[in-house]
Amino acid sequence: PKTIFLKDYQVPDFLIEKTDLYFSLDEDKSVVTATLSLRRNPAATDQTAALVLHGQELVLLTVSIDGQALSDADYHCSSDSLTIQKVPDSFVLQCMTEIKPQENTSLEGLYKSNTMYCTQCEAEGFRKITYYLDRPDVMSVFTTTVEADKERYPVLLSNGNNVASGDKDNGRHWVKWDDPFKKPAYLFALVAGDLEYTEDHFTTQSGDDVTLRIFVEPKDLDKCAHAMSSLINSMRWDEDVYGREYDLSIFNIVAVDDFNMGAMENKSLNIFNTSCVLAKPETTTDAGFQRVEGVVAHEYFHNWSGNRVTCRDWFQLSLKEGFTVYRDAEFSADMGSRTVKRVEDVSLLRTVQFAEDGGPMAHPVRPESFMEISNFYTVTIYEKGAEVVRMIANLLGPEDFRKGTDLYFDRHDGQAVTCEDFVKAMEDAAGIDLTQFRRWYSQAGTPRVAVEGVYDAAAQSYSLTVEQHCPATPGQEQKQPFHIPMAMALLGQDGALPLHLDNTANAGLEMVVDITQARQTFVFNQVKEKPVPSLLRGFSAPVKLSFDYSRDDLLFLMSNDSDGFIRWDASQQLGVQVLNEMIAALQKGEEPTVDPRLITAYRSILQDESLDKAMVALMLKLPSEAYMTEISDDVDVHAIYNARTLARLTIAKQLEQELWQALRNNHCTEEYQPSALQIAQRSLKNTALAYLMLLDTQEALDAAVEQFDHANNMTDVLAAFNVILNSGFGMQKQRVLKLFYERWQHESLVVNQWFMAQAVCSVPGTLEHVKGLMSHPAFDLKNPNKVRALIGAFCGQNAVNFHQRDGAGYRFLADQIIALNSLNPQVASRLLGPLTKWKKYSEASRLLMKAELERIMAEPGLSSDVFEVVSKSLK
Ligand code: BAL
Ligand code: ZN
Repeated sequence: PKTIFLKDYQVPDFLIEKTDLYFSLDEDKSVVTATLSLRRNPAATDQTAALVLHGQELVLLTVSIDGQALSDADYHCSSDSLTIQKVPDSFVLQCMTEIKPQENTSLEGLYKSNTMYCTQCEAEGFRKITYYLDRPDVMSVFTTTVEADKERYPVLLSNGNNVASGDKDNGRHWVKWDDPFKKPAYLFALVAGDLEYTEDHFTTQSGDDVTLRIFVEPKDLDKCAHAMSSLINSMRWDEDVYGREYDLSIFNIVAVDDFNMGAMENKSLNIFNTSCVLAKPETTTDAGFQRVEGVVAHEYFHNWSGNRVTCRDWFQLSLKEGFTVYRDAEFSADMGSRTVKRVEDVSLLRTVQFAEDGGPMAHPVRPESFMEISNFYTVTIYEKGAEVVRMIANLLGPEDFRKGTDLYFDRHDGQAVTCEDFVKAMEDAAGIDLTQFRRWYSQAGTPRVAVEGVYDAAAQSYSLTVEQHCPATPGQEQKQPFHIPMAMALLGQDGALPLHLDNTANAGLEMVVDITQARQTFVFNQVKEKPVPSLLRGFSAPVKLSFDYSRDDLLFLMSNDSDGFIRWDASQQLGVQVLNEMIAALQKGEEPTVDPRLITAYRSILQDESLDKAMVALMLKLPSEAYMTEISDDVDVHAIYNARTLARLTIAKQLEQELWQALRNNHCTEEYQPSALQIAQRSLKNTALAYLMLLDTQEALDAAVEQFDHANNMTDVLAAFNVILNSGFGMQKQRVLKLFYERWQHESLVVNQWFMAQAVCSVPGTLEHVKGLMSHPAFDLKNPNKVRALIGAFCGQNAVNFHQRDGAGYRFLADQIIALNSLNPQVASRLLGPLTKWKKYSEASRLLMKAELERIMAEPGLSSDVFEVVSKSLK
């Protein structure tokens, strides 16, 4: 595969004014007739260039220009293009192609999921449907006619408005759709199936009625209510917060079982992975409900940030994804608990994104090159991209940020633009200079920010000296200093102290200092006592900040800071210190002990009535194995696991009474609601249950079994199921495994949870168990959700078993990647993640992991997706 560079970007030689598609869908083959009105792009440098259309896995039946059929000598077909040397300046091209959706296991382009046809075109799937200029800066209006057997496929959908339909005399029917908005091909969608829908309506601020429909298989009609209310809430929120209204009279969502991503924002026809749209209390966990709300909002928000204003090229992917993740995160914060949402997002960023930044696939928010764009739908593009937008929003403040987004949408409506256009709109609207800030788009890696504080009692001054440094990443040896906005406060014994930076007037109790140089000192005056600094409040920048806090400082921040994020972060830092001490002891063959201050801190958290219960649950969780792995350079998986397990057991023993109280006091007797309050209660109760089960007592087992047998919601059932599976109670384990499956075998999404719970089980022998489950009748290697639930979860979330010392876990993963490489390259490539981090591990593991990567590399016929990740990992 060849590498594509941002610096080589050129405008397209041709534009497509109109796209008319006719799909004739049939069981053995489908025929697509594309009629394209093309003209030369006046902005192109070569006004005599040949027409080169993208196309993959297509059989070309006929091709004509302005009604004249072309002969074989007039064009050339390769495995990924159709070239016509001589074309007029303006013409109508018609291509008839044959495709086989029923054989398409890559789930890109047009494919079948169960009995329905559906599409996934982002990023470059449209070229598997017909020959086209499949690049986001070619925007066209589309009309689409879908024809299929009426009995099997009563529902035929595409983008825009339904403008005509009719029956044919052979049992077939057709529907014509017209989308008045210009769009790139990646936003095209088609669905044909035997589906039913739930319907609701939304009236826009301007008074227009929008019909909202969610199409599902009939058995899932009872699981659409939450997605529908989330959609309505999103539509209202985007009007209130961004002044963005919906622009058509119809908005459809379709749920499909086989889907590579979470969902897709096709214009007016969003297609969703069932896991991100279906929800009801009996089958869906709280996290599942929140995911549905967030993803429905995310896809809806794309209508403006992505569709009305789209990306010029795929290097700009974060333009739409980072901005839209920022928008959906703020929406979720407004719908639920703001602090909890922030903590969850930062946790993900600090484990997964920071790990990506430190690994072989590290790339800037705006990458400079790629081999396969599908490999760049990453946490860096999405989550770090969202952090970059968040920093801009905070630098501008709410009013100017809204001016900036208004200007961006007005200025670029109907255009395909760049990250630079976004930043420029912000600068122009707010009158600020973001020149240095732009480095967040171009430089990869997580900046390290080391802060030192010195208190001068005589001068009553406190100085913070800050040094920033960003490690080298592939292709970027040297980095320039970033502009890092650090929100901060100085805490005294009785609360935050007034801030007088450089003898200026009182700036209040909290401020943002702009770190712009490699080394900088900020001096605060009139500081009456030695403060404990509260740094990077709200996680105001995506950096690794270090400050030499004593454990007492951390305990102080945990119980006194007014910023919920800092309180949680202090609990994590304390946890890291304690665990690192235990890991060191284990490695020296000494007896590890848990610092009693951690236990005392946890006790006071459990007793603190003023704290949000969700925060209590979060603060009681020790840093995850994934986070401990991310922050160490020479990872000893087994020492991390053993230290953490021992610490958890000690906490359970010493806080048994308090944990029982938390369990009993948070039993929710009302009807299930996915409300912040109830979610918090369940979260705390189930955290307590997990600790108590470590004690191996009959009393704890009884509580778990009671919950498993009688809870009215999947959150509680699954929590009980998980703790029983991880316990030593063999009989109960067998019982719940069997019962759970029998009860839910007809609910595919719940069966995924069943697979996942077994895959992440920390008991020895899990690898063999997972291998056995791959032959289970409910497992299907062609279904990405099943692959993620079993193989992905085992390799990505069960470190102690994946890294078993003989390397069998690595071998297993490599075998699955080789099998998936030809079936579904995108899924295969995503699964590689755990192997790509091989350089971080201790030597024995490192060599075994590398050997498996080399084995994959030696496979013939590697997809560009897998090739790119493996080859970069081995460098
Ligand atoms: N655009 C791909 C799916 C998503 O981010 O919404
Ligand atoms: Zn998105």
